[in-house]
Amino acid sequence: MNEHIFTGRVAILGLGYIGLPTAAALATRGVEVVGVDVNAATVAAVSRGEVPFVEPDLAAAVSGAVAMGRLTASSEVPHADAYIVAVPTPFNDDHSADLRYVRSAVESIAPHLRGGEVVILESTSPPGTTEGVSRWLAELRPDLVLPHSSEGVPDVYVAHCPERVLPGKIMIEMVTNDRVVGGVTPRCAQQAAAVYRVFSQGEIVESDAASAEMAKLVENAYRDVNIAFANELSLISEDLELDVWEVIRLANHHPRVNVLTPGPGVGGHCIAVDPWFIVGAAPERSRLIRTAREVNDLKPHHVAEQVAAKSERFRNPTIACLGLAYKANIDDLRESPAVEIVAAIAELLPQTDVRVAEPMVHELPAELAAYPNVKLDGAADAIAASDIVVLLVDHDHFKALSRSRLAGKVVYDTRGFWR
Ligand code: SAJ
Repeated sequence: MNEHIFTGRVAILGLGYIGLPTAAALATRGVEVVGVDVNAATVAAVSRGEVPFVEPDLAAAVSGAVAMGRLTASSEVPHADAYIVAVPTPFNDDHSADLRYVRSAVESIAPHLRGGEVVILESTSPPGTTEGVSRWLAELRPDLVLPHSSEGVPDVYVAHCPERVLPGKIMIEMVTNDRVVGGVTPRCAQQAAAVYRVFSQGEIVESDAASAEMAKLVENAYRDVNIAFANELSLISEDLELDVWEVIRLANHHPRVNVLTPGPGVGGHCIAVDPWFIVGAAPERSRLIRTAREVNDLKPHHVAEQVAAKSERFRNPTIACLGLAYKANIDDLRESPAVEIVAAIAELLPQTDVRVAEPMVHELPAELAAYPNVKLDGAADAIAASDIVVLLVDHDHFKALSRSRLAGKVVYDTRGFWR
């Protein structure tokens, strides 16, 4: 088998949670990497060797790669031997994928192609998108279409290699996880695999593009369905006046049962989004996947209503909400159920003082700053001032708080953190 390792210049389009760690992983192993972003502030920060978001070990890798001269950032797409597209793929109101950023990345790459380059789509995309990228390139660069190709395939190796890293552990998982590389042709997969061989210690599994696209969606839908199961159990247990954590602890003693952890809802830009691409692609068939999304999406409203119900016994309560991030120990607030819950509490209880403690951010996000009754506070102060304490994120930071601070308060622990 041809197991060559890529040498050459890589351009990475999109210096976000995936693009920047990938750039650092390649550059620290000696590959020349140009990171490209439409956001001038991101380009400036990376050029200085700084990281515009929190991710363990990323800052050291980026500053090291910039200092070595291996990683540079630019707002212009250069010529490169391999392009990695790591731009957002949000979804439209009808849950179909919004591919405008992918399209614009492809349009910015096309003029620089000379033939023989590798173009990898890392952005999570519905089946067929990577084939679409190949078609777009053929349309944009008819001069590159291979002469004997009846399907108009350009002389560019186009592949999909979905990222699978866990935010909070990106720098570890980027190296250790297996990678799936789906090529528009088997040769495309081989060429793209060589790029990941530079830094990946996992198995690099070659396949076709559409299967790789679907596999990525399946991974996140699988997790979403399993979390929905746990969240549904938490609702059932509440009605039956059972402790869901105890029920799950007992059930998980079965050798083939592993129920996940209920929480305030499912956030982040992946699990809360990707299953919709499956629903969008096969709406009639995706009943379980759709229902799981709905169960998880309803959980924040349920939590807010429970908090409102608990506040009824107080005349003028103060509520402390601990955590805003979508999960523990990161500063990412995207699609965060905690943000949604705080907004819903502020709306349901407009006269109530809501103190939010989030050690990972220094200011409230715009959607919460709009509520005059919501303020950012330190965790200890917020708890001291409050009648009701709502634990929304299981940050390590909150572990350091003495449990005695909760004495006499109504505590609503959505994560089983203080159990
Ligand atoms: N959550 C629960 N209960 C659990 C596990 C998670 O409520 O038992 C919640 C979290 O609090 C969070 C959300 O689900 O709000 C998602 O968190 P996560 O840690 O499960 O996953 P993400 O979104 O940070 O990262 C996922 C990962 N996918 C899978 O594990 C299948 C990661 O490997 C992917 O690379 C990433 O999505 C992505 O970018 O697609």
